[in-house]
Amino acid sequence: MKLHCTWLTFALILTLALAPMALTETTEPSRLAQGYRELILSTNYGDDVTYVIGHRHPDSDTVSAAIAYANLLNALGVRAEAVVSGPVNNETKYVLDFFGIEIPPIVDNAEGKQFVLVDHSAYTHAIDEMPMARVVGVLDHHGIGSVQNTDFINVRSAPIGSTATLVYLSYRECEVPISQDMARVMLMGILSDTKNLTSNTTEMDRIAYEDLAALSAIEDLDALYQGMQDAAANYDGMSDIDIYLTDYKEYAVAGVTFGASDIKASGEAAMAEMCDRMLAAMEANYETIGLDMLFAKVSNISGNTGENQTYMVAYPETAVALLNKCFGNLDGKYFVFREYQSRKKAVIPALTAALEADIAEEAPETGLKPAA
Ligand SMILES: [Mn+2]
Repeated sequence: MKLHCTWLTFALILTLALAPMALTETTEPSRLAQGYRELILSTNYGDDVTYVIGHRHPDSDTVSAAIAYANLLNALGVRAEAVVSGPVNNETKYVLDFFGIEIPPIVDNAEGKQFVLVDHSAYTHAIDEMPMARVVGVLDHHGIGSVQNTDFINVRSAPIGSTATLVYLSYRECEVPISQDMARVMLMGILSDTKNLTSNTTEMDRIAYEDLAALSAIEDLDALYQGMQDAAANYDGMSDIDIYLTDYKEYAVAGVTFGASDIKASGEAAMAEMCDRMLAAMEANYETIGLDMLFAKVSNISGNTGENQTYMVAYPETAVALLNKCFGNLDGKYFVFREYQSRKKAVIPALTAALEADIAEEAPETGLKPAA
């Protein structure tokens, strides 16, 4: 009897001792994952909070990447917090509300703070005083920006559909489990930036989408995307200049500064009406904005493929001339495109090339002179 008890006790102790080992063994990251974690952790984050922030005029991808990457850093033991550069747009508000996930707080001045930048890497797209901040990481899909106030840090830049896909890759590489909430948050970025896998989409975006869709437990992602589109095109109660600045980015090329806004409308009549309003808003606020040229692009979200998909307008005349030089499709008042035109992939590269060519040849359109 005594012997039996002893053996039972021994077996019990053995079970208790081995149970946590078995548990940790299944969650222990592989050597490769440890290596990926080390890449992210090689930066000295210090004891201060690291803010994970996207670009000005936040969109769904920027907010998605900030929330999900801050969560990843937390999982890796870094004191990180997701923030946004300003009020989020109606699309982001709609989808976060649908998920029951809180909108991150606003940080609009960078001085003295520490950041990981997501979905941007240029000072022109960052919040005020970013040159006075410390940047400890970058994840972007807009090429290599101008941010230089960094140590030797982990930077990831790829020609990919959404920054959320880059965050997804980091989770998988580091073997950090993806919760249902984080799967949903990352899907928000992919759905928005790839227009539900129809624009700028790479194979990696599709892989991320499928994996995250399974984890998200959302039945109908197409319906969710339609809800996002409807929310994005809902500018109720907003002034025209607020609409213009909702999804707006600034650029500087060859000494010329310009702003470009991305707006949504359903059907060609609504697109034309929105173009008229944006033209008036650009003219009325031209001095206040203080850039050389302003552009507005209106995308058709009607889903009617028989219609033209993109309209553009520009202000002042130099900007109209530049746009005409790029696309040559001025149709009365508007530049009209059969297909959807991506700001990042189509419009900005064309404007950049034309401005650089103007500088080289002293073009009469823009009145630019070659650099001395
Ligand atoms: Mn993006």
